[in-house]
Amino acid sequence: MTTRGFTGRGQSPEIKDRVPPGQSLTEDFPVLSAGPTPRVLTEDWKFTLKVGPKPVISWNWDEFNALPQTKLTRDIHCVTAWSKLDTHWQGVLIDDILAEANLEPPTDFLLAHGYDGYTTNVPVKDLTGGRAMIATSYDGKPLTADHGGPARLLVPHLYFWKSAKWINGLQFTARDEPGFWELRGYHIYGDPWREQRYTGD
Ligand SMILES: Nc1nc2c(c(=O)[nH]1)N[C@H]1C(S)=C(S)[C@@H](COP(=O)(O)O)O[C@H]1N2
Ligand SMILES: [Mo]
Repeated sequence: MTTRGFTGRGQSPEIKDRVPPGQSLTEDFPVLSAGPTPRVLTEDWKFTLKVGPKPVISWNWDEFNALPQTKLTRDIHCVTAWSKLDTHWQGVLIDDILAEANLEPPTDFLLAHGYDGYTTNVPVKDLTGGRAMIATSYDGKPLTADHGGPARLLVPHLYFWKSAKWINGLQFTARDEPGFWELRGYHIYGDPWREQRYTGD
């Protein structure tokens, strides 16, 4: 999984500075899921913004893909200690989703929901300002089901468990509500540069 030589001695300072503590570079793209891969057809796919329990707006696949498209090239960091540099994504920025919904963030926290029942919490400020998107394409191709297709959250500056696959909605919450892994011992925020792997790190 890890490419020797690429991670060890001889790694350029430019590359080294992009690898958080305790991480090693990989050129593969490992798949990590808590359960089986849900098969979500684009014709059934729906994305809903909620404030607490209240749905505010939904988009079907065609409507969602008509929103402004953005490309991001970012380094990603998994808590299982692999990092991958310069990954290429395309999708819709959370900024553009909120603008389209005409919604000023009503709270400071969001909970992302996946079709598999997975949840993960992220502060609003980490999803806005061009920092996060709902990605529908990876490396120039439609996102594959194992990596979260049709669509996943991409929050590249936090550990990759925050990037919810098979996403079907974002929910504003009054408090920072721990999600699936955050309830099972993983850090509430998950900054790879501060090695916030486990609760209390
Ligand atoms: N819906 C959902 N999203 C998820 C997961 C999951 O089990 N279900 N696993 C998370 C974890 S722990 C990681 S490390 C990344 C892995 O993404 P990948 O399989 O594309 O590498 O997805 C995250 N998003
Ligand atoms: Mo993970």
